[in-house]
Amino acid sequence: MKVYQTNEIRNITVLGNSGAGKTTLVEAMLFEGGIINRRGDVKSKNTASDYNLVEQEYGNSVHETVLYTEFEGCKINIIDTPGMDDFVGGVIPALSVAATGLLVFNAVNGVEVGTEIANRNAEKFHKPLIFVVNHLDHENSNWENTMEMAKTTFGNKLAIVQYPVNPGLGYNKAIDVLKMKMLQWGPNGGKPEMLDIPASEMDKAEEYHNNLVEMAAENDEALMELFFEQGSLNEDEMKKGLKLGMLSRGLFPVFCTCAAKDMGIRRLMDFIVNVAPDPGELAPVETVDGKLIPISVKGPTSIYCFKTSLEQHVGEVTYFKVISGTLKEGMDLTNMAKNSKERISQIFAVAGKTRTKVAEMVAGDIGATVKLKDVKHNNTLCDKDAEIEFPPIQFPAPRYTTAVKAVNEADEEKMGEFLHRLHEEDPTYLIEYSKELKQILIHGQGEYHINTLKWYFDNVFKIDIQFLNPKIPYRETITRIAQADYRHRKQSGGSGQFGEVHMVIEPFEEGMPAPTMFVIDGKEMKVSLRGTEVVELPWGGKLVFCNCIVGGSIDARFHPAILKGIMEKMEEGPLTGSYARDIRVCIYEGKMHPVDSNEISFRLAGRNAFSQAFKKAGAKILEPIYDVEVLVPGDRMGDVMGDLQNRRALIMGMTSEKGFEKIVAKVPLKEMNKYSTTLSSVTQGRAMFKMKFASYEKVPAEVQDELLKTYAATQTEE
Ligand SMILES: Nc1nc2c(ncn2[C@@H]2O[C@H](COP(=O)(O)OP(=O)(O)O)[C@@H](O)[C@H]2O)c(=O)[nH]1
Ligand SMILES: [Mg+2]
Repeated sequence: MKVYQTNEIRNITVLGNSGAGKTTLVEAMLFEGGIINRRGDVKSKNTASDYNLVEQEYGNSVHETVLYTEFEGCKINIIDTPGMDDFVGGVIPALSVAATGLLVFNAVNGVEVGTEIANRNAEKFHKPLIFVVNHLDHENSNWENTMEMAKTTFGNKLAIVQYPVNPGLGYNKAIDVLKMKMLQWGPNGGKPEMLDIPASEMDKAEEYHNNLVEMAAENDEALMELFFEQGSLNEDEMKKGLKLGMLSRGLFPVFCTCAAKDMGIRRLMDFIVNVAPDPGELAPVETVDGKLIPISVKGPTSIYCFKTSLEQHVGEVTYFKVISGTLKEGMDLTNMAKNSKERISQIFAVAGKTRTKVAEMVAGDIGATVKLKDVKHNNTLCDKDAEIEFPPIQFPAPRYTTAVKAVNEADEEKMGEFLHRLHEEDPTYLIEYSKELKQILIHGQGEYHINTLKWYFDNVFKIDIQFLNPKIPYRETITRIAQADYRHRKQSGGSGQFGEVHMVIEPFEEGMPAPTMFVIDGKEMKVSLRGTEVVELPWGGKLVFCNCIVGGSIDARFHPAILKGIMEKMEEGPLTGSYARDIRVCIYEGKMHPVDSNEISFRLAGRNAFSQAFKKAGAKILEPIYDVEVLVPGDRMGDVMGDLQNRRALIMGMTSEKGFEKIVAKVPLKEMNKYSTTLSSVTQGRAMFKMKFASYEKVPAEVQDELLKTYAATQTEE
């Protein structure tokens, strides 16, 4: 393979709803480029893109796949993406390295949920899109309806380049209003005949053509002037205008395809080569320290690694984009994140699982390498002294959590390793060992996403794992003041143990005045504060420890032991064994023994006094509350609100946003279990939501009763 220069490279990613035909389209592009010599299809499980076992079993893309094709002297790098939002982890890296998205529509369904979501993701990355209306050979395909729906979603930005003449079962003709020709395909597609537009289509074709000319002209003053002078633009002028419009996302060119029969593919590739931007035309890439690195062969070598995956027979494959300079075989580069050296032993152009060795790759190109020591997604490798590091891609926050355990305890360690490996390949799996809950938690993008993880354990790793409901990290606190004293005394043979502590505990609030007097059982008790220690609890909230001891009844050297005893109980609250928080303790009295007092005595006295006081202090369970934001189509508002109310949600506000209603609510975490699944079924997948921890709040009485009962049951069992 020749070394392609930056201006001979196009980087595209293929986006859209599942089933739109993305993988099939990519297959045809590889075939037309001569990369494969026969077209596979998704049903026969032999496409270049869906080569993973899980994809073949699902009949659906699960991972992003890196491929390339060659056309008209250019290399087109292609990243095929999964259509289901659960697999957004494959879409984000693709959008971050590609220059242009192909948004594929299924002409039977028009704009689908996945179409909207893909556009929203592309918008976040400011990426231009080319619309590809596919499935035009289907008897129920409806091009007009697809365009109507697209207008509702994308406004007047549709720049129609092609329209079908005979959509439906015998589809084989489209009018191209940029070339002003009719394209006609034989039964096997491929290269079309370029015919004159028949008289019957001329009016329609001219109307679309004029519309396209105007849209192209709008993006550039010089073109606008030309347009007014000549009354039209030639093909090259139009291409220039279309490119500018695409780059600003001011217009979306529309093409027609039947991917399964390879119709419309060559013309689409021709447009990509001639109009879509090459990497050198993109803005420079900003580094973590604010340097701007132009995508150019000039300058030091830097590559950005956007994906790793473990593949059969080869081990770990690292996928990268060359940002600057030229990457050559045998180069030594620095991994900035780890400050370690890596040798690039081989460079490959990849088409799914097929890899072609190349000697070098220039800025802008996308490829893969193997046998690196320790490189993960988001790492930058660069020349030794170049000090270039690109910022990490931000993956969306998790929306679904489950706890997991190995069915056989002996598999725990292996399970941990495989979970880690799956996270490396798909960073939207987050693995957390919660010391507090004593559970391993997997956070992901939805139930389907999490079930796919289980698929790997069942079919590839062959380890039995089991999902469990995640426990909720409750907290405990008190609601009123209480007093307790405790004498710890133990006489066993020689030296004994003795310690006595008197304390008052009260709910702590930020900004409360220092203690001067307490009223206990109707009696006033004056105290004078000697010192305060504020403990910021690792699990949130505070413990404030006030020393009000008078007359040295407990030596200062025993105070840390008392605090230690209290902390032991703070870590295991008396109600449900959860962490306690937001309590102020005043020790004001006590007794020592000249011989028997020691640290252990005061630790136990402090701990027991605290435990007794806690039980008298109106102890309450607190639960985590999340800020939840739901974007829902207007017609589903009622169902979504009803469901939220069943989840004890407090609705904080509702607003309209881009054709969606936005609901903002506070919802207890306990009630958010499997929310993504419910929301998706209530709205047919058309809603989106985000959640973020907000605060701890007291649980309602009936919930507290239930929790106490559940806890009591576990205690007697043990
Ligand atoms: N009839 C017809 N079938 C198509 C076309 N494009 C894709 N398909 C079929 O639609 C199904 C989904 O295609 P696939 O490429 O997996 O869609 P993806 O989920 O977007 O990648 C497969 O069975 C394809 O063979 C098309 O243009 N016409
Ligand atoms: Mg696919």
